[in-house]
Amino acid sequence: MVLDKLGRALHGALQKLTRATHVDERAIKELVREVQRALLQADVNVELVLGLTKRIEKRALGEKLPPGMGRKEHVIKIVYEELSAFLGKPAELRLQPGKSTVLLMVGLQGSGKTTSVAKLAAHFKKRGFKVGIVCADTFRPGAYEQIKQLVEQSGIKVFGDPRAKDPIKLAKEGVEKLKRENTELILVDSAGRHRKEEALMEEMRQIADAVKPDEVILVLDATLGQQAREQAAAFKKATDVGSILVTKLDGTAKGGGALSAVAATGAPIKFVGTGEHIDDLETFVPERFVARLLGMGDIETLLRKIREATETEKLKPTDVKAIMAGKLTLRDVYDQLEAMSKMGPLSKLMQLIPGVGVSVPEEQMRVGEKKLKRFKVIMQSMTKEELENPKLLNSSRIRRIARGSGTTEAEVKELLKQYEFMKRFIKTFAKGRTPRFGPWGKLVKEMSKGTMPSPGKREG
Ligand SMILES: Nc1nc2c(ncn2[C@@H]2O[C@H](COP(=O)(O)OP(=O)(O)OP(=O)(O)O)[C@@H](O)[C@H]2O)c(=O)[nH]1
Ligand SMILES: [Mg+2]
Repeated sequence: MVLDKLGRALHGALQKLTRATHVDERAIKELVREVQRALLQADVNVELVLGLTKRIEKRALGEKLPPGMGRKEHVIKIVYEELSAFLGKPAELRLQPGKSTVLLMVGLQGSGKTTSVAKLAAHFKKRGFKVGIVCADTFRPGAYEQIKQLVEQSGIKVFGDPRAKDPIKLAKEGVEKLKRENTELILVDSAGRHRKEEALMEEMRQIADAVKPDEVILVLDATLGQQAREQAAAFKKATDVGSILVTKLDGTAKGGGALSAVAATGAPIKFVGTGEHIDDLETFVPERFVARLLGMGDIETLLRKIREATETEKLKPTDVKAIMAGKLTLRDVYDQLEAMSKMGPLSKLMQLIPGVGVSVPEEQMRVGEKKLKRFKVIMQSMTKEELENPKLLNSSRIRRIARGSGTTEAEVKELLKQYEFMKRFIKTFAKGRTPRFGPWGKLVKEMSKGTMPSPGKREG
């Protein structure tokens, strides 16, 4: 995860709020102060920080609670929404299949243009587009060789001429040629080094004039921190910058400063670079980015998915009542697992639950999904009566079920243990002791490892 330090600090601030007994004005002001401290340490501009935290405070103190939402959740939601808005509106780069889209990459020396051209080319090639590159950097020695080498493995065509002196002519020829070959995405890499910045800006303008790009993408280095704003403004003045790609987010604690400064200029950030490797490119969606940064997932999506899944679920209201009274059958467990698989891979779902996503490693989640599938197979080998009343399962039946489902006795027993555990868990629920995220997180972890605690050890 990029911006680890900032993410941890923000997450810590929210966790403190979650643990507080009362969410009063003092707790909110304390949260606001901690958010401020975290952002300032990530080199976010002071004025921007103050503006943002003022909005958070005002909303948290002044807004009415939406129905069905607790105060803590409400405050967390506000922080999440304001931070997302702080990083700009989502703006995706859309290509039209069968048509040529020309992107001109500009930026100062060493900002990461050439690397990003290679990353974008690979990104869109993987998505099935015909991609080509024009190397219009006649200034940097070996520029053509560099880009050729970067995309060699991906089999992407590079147009260029190491001996050419006129980048404008070269760019024009290259784009025209690739267009004739029906290339759907044409990426033009330009020079970043020049003796004078003036000359660089002039060259950029002339290339843009010659190739008429659909979009000019400015490449900015995140290690600039909040100074990225000046650079973005200078480029915007010189050319028609359509979007921004921020590189090297992996290698700096100042990334928050760079992202927020760029967003403040109004140009959308569409991609971020998160490493030197060709795959280290991410589409930038503010909400998603902030959700991951906070380690809390996207609440709205989670709620919607759960709602959708329960709508198609077979459980009738009477069944729910019976379950809450502690009459959970194995069939109910089966139905629950079915409903869960409809919500998509468990690993994806878990990332959406606040506080869980960060604590369950991907590797364990995969084991969890596999296990769920095995459980389903086991249940399919059981009789209707056994599903209704698991007490009927004696050791000889367990052996037969294991053989019949191609699993082991240990796995069948594990399922029964899980059934007992769920039963107890739900009883606790029914008694009005709402399980918090903590126990949920633990439950999920245990499920995924397949080491359910024996129900006897838990207080029910
Ligand atoms: N860690 C990290 N390094 C990056 C990233 N993007 C680019 N780099 C590195 O930054 C250095 C400069 O990258 P280039 O792509 O050559 O930069 P450029 O803008 O084309 O440079 P000029 O052509 O000289 O103007 C290289 O060492 C890259 O590997 C990134 O997202 N993360
Ligand atoms: Mg370059």
